[in-house]
Amino acid sequence: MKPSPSSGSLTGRELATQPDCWRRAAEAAASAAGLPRPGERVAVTGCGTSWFMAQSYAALREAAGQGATDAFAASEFPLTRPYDRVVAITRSGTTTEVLRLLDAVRAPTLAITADPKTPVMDAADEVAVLDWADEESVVQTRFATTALAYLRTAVEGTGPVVAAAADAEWALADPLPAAALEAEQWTFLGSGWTYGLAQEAALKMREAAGAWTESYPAMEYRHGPVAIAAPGRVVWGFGTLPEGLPADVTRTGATLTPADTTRDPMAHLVRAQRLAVAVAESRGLNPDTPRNLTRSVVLGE
Ligand code: F1P
Repeated sequence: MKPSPSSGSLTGRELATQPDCWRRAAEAAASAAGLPRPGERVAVTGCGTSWFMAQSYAALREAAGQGATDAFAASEFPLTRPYDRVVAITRSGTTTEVLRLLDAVRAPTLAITADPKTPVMDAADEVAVLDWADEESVVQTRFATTALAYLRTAVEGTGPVVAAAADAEWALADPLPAAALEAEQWTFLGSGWTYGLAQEAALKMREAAGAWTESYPAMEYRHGPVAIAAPGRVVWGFGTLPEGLPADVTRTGATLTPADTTRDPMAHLVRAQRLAVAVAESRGLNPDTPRNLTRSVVLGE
């Protein structure tokens, strides 16, 4: 494993293992059961980070021509809609909204979890256990991206995920931009499947560092959110940014951190995770003990 510049924290150490986790996910998905078949109408769900991974997978699958794929927060799932299959992502296997949904839904279900000793094992028809990617951290990094790598392999085959793992090695070693480390506010932009990654990057910064972050589909940014852009603030792009947007951001005095489009967008999420840890530490916060958060939200009856 390559040393991470943020390896002082548990979160920093866990996020540094993502390249190996993704390679293992690619292997596991190649012979897995219960994954959506081409042509099926699929809904993907989860809460928090898991919901954002669901968004990325849904966009990837549909763009690949494998069938209509929707993503919903588990609490907002439209039970009236017919789906051929429902995929739920839950690291803990205990999140109340996910368990309630799996109980209520009639379509065949697949859950992806890190913990085989949890209620989700009975709640779903099929379960993929990615226990090698489980985490001690409250703030999810490697489980989330490994679940996405697993689902992505089912869409694209092993090649892109193996290449993404190599790019993640780069992402762990490449210095973070000084402007991003010193900023007071961050807005993450993506489009298609990278919009879910942008959402997750922004959530990571909020969870680990209590930071003011926002996230939008890139083309939506000029429809209002650009009002926030100012010197000392950062706009962080995933994937290729729309024409004219870089110039529009630069005019505001904000710093644009465009993605290196030769690298996989999942590797850019690794950079954003590192940023979250680094900003937390620079604020005197411990990313391993995020404010007001628990590992999973388990609600009473
Ligand atoms: C989902 C989740 C996390 C979030 C928080 C509470 O958990 O919403 O994304 O960071 O810790 O739980 P899970 O269903 O994937 O276990």
